[in-house]
Amino acid sequence: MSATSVGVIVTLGSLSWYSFVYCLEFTEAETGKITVKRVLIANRGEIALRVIRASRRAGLETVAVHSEADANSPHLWAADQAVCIGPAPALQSYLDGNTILHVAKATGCDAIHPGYGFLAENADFALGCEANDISFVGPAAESIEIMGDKAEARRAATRLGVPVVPGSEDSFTDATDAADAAQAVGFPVLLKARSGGGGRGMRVVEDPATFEGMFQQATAEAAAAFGDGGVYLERYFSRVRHIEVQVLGDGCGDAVHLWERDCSIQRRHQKLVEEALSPILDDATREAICGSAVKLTKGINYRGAGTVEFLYDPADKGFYFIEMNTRIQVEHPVTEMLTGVDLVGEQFRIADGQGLAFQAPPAPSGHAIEFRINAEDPASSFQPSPGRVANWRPPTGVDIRLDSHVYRGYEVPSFYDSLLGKLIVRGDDRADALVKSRLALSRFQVDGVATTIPFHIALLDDTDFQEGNIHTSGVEARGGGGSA
Ligand code: MV4
Repeated sequence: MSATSVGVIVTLGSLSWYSFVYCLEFTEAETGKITVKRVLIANRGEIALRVIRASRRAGLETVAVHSEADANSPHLWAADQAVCIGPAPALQSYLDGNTILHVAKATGCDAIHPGYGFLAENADFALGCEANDISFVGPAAESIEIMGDKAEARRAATRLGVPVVPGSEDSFTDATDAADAAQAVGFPVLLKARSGGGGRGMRVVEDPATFEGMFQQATAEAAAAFGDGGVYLERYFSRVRHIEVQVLGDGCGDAVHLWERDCSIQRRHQKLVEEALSPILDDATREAICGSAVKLTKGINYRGAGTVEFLYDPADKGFYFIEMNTRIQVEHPVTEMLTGVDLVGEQFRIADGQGLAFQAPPAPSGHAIEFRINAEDPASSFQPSPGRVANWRPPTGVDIRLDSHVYRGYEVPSFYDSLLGKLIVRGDDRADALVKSRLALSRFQVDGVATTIPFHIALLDDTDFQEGNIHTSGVEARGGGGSA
């Protein structure tokens, strides 16, 4: 119902006391002032705990859902209520949108927070929430859809005057059409899946001779992985950094940034370390990148928390939009430690129709850095290391934050990602943050499973990293392999 149809009721002369109240209700719904009281957390692990913490702070009741494999997971104990939604495989539990909607209705929830992964960037699920009068704590389905198609996202950015990597306007399933586009873009080119994101299924093509074979591989892999063989092309940059900007939008064209994060330490497109601010941006470039991110966020009337990703070329200080993530990200605590803003709290505030809490980004306080503690063995090419955590003694202290769902005796299920927790450290400046991190990581005791802690300690001892000299190729070498 829109304001116009409220007007229609009036012109029809049917304005009684009841319809007056009715109109007021519709006007409130229109402005988004729906009051959220009870929220279902459609996730597991550390992010489920993180969201429950923010819910409590906002005075919301919480309903946790879990698979059979997560029956001993602390997010069940932290919530007011917990419901088992199915067996271990995510397709039969955390990815089963219909069951989750059903549980939300049955338990009287008026909102669903999807966390990251699983249903967080599923436009159909966001629509399903809307159809059931449940507030999806995230952007409109349409924003998810635009940004879910990476070629479409590039077009949106271009239209709004945000620089994109030189590349194809369209995506392709036909190798001959794509080859023509590749000639226009110029070699080397990078093939990316339209529905992929996060760098999965990318292929570098050095010259026209190998193009067709690589394209066939890329489109087949994209079809198998994402159910969509559409592939688009970008000029390949061999020595770049990954800079991403945290944004918040009110859904009505207003938006604010919360500075950038530098995520250049990745292995096979899995981020391992993220920090803010970026050690290599000067103030003018920072202002330009963050300004571009805000322009995009405003331009699509984005609602909620989002991240605008850029490639940054230190050689000429060029920056290029690559994609936008329409969710709260794993690494959001880096920005929280830097700015003092509770980003999940802001998500709830916006979902509740209260708009943005501030008009300008809060001043950064020192430097923040996050280390992902995964149950993976860095000594054996980061192989997953599931099992029982026989000992878990994390460091504590001022400026040290641990987001984790792990406890001594916890069994790491093999069905989901291997994230045990995130250690986030704040320092007065980058050097201070690195010293504190080194000390914190060296007294972090974990037994029973292999973890990425030794990798992080070695990284902190690396002079290139200490000096901030990290770019794509160096990182992948350090991480022990990877494509692109
Ligand atoms: C690129 C690139 C070079 N050229 N795009 C995109 C998603 C992210 N996970 C990696 N991505 C890249 N996109 C073009 N046109 C190189 C990478 C890349 C990368 C970027 C920053 C830091 C580490 C990286 C590791 C591999 C690939």
